[in-house]
Amino acid sequence: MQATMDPLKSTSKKSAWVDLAAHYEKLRGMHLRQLFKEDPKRGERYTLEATGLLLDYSKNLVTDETLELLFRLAAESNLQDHIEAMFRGEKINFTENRAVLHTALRAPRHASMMAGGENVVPKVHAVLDRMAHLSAQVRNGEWRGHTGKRIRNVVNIGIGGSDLGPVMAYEALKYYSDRSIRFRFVSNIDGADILEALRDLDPAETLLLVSSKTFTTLETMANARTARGWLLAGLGGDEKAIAGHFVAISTNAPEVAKFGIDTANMFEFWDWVGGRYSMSSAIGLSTMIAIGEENFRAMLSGLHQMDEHFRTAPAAQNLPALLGLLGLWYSDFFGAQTVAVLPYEHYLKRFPAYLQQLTMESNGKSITRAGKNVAHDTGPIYWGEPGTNGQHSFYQLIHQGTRLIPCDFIAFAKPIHAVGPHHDMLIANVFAQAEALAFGKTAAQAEAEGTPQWLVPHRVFAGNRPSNVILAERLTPEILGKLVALYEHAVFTQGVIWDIDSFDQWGVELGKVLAQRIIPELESAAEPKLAHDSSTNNLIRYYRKHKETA
Ligand code: G6Q
Repeated sequence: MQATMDPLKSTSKKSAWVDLAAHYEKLRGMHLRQLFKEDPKRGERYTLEATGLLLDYSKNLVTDETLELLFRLAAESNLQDHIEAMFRGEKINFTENRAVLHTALRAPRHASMMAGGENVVPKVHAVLDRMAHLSAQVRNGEWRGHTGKRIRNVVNIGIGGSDLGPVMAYEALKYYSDRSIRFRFVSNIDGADILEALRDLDPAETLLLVSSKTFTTLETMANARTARGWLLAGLGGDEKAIAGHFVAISTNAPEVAKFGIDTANMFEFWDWVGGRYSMSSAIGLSTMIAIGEENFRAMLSGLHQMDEHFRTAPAAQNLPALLGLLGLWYSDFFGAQTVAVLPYEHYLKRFPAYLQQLTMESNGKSITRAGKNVAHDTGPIYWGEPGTNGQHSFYQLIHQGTRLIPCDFIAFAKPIHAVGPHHDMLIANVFAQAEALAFGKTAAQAEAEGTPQWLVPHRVFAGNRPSNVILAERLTPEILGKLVALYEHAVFTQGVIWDIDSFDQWGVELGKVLAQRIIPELESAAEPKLAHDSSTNNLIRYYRKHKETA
């Protein structure tokens, strides 16, 4: 199957790509002011609504011809075949020889999705049901710690994909969470992280979720061991206390048992779930404890609805495909280096950080499926902050700097909390920013405002700076699911066209082994024989010399 899907031509030699390059040359002098003037209905025409999300893409530097070419590029890259192959459970993560089936994690109970010749949906639901049982027990106080106290604190220990999704979802859905339970998330190997997370908690009331697909990750295992020491010290050193306070979420039962966690307290997931795609697996246990089974299932339903939309909608009506193609247009033809993600919803404050991993770990690749260097740019840098905070800081560069920074604004018609006039003020800022970026302010307009002549160049805004506006009714678990899957599949779309493996992460694996060699050199009492480069050797010597001195 892989062979038949392989693109016949390398990406930048595809006819649509060549035509897009020529089209870019024609379009580059064009201004959004002109495009809107020529088509008074552009705002309506370039708006796509599906699954309860609305994408206004009218303020992009595109025409009908651009869109046709982008859709042709998707077709020439066999996007639909690749989508089908993912849903069929083919091993599209070919460098790791794995299927990519996070979509099975949110498939309804009656569905069938195959991996390795087996329908995996029943086992997905078996784990979900166990998660629901444990969540209910913790939330209703049935689950008791070693001393008989109910759980008041839940601490998730994990990193990367085993942290960023759970943190983001917890923050995003805090309003829906049980406020009588405190949630903390520990990821960093820096001891300050776990220390600050545990310092004011009573071990007798604390449940620790050790979340690690491999259960070998340095940071997570070190933090888990420290937490175990803290727990045992607080509960009189009785090893039996572990059972009431530690739960593991992993694919690696032997390592879980070795750590001392009863595998009856282990929640499983599978190698066809990539870390950054795992928030809807058992890795989401903290989310389920926080918001309850019903809300968690609503989030899964949102994810699934977007999965189905992505699988079935034609490219021109396909939200993730369109978002991915627009991003690629700027990245590869305008040379844009970054994308700003700007949620105007305070609860989404960790969404940009979550997206950074999703997008940059997935598409930060430079080798094609055929093992050649790519001849085009791949994943742009994602970054962002919630509005309106960013407006008082880095937006200056987006408005008047020399770089093109496409922006994704995300906003909701209804606030989570209706606080006086706040929401109208918040949303007015979204619309105003997108408008100002697109249309700017001319010298004539600045002059008409009475700006002194010498100041006019500084008060001019060139405009023509593209943005998407994504709107939904209200941030709910279901809508969050849709937003997550929207970006997951936009990333997939780009990865297909860039002809890369969006599902491996050899750069992360490298980091996992590199430090292992240096740790003993920092720890050893005797002066170690160093065989690194002169810079690394020197840094190690400096550290060793200074680490013990007051
Ligand atoms: C995600 C990556 C990476 C991973 C972490 C944690 O796609 O693979 O971020 O999630 O390195 O790995 P473990 O869950 O195995 O501890």
